[in-house]
Amino acid sequence: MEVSKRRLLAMVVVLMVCNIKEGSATKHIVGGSDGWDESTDYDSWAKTQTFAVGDTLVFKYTPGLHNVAELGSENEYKSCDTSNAANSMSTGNDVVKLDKVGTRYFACGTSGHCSAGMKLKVNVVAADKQSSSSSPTSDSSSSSSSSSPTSSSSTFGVLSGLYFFPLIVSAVLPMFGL
Ligand SMILES: [Cu+2]
Repeated sequence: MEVSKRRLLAMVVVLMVCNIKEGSATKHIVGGSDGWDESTDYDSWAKTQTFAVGDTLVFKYTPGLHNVAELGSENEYKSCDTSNAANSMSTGNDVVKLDKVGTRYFACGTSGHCSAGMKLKVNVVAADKQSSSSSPTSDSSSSSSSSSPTSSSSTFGVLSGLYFFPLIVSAVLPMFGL
C-alpha cells in the first residue's frame, strides 16, 4: 500500500514535468553560437526569434570581459546609458526570464561595448501566439498522397511520449527511494 502510494506520487511528478515541457518555453541563447560579444549583430539575430512570455534569454560570455545590464527605456538603449541599469548580471551564463508582454532592453556595461553594437532589444509577445503559428498550413497543398501529414506528426508526438515515459519513470523512481 505504502509503495503504490509513492509510485503514484512519482507518476504525478513525472506527468507534471511532461506538462511543463509541453508548454514549450523556448530558451534563447543570445547571439546563437556566437554568444554575447562585440562582433554579433543582435538586431539581425533578434529578427530570427519569436520571444514569448515564459521564454528565457541566456547570455553566454567570458565573465570579466562582458556583463549584462537591463536598461529601463528606449532612450537609455539608444544612448547606451547603463548608469540606471535595473538588473546587472556578470556570471557569464546569465538567464533572464521573459515574464510579461512588452519590450526589454539589454546592453553590455563594459566601456565602449554597447556603442560598438553590444546591445539587444527584445519584443516579448503573448505565449499562445507562438503555439498557434506552428500549425503546418503549407502541408495542406500536398493533396496527391492519401496519407495526411498532420495526423502522422501528432501520432509521432504521442509515440515518442510513450517511448520516453518509462525512461523518465525509471529515472525519477530512485529519487523517491523506490
Ligand atoms: Cu561587452
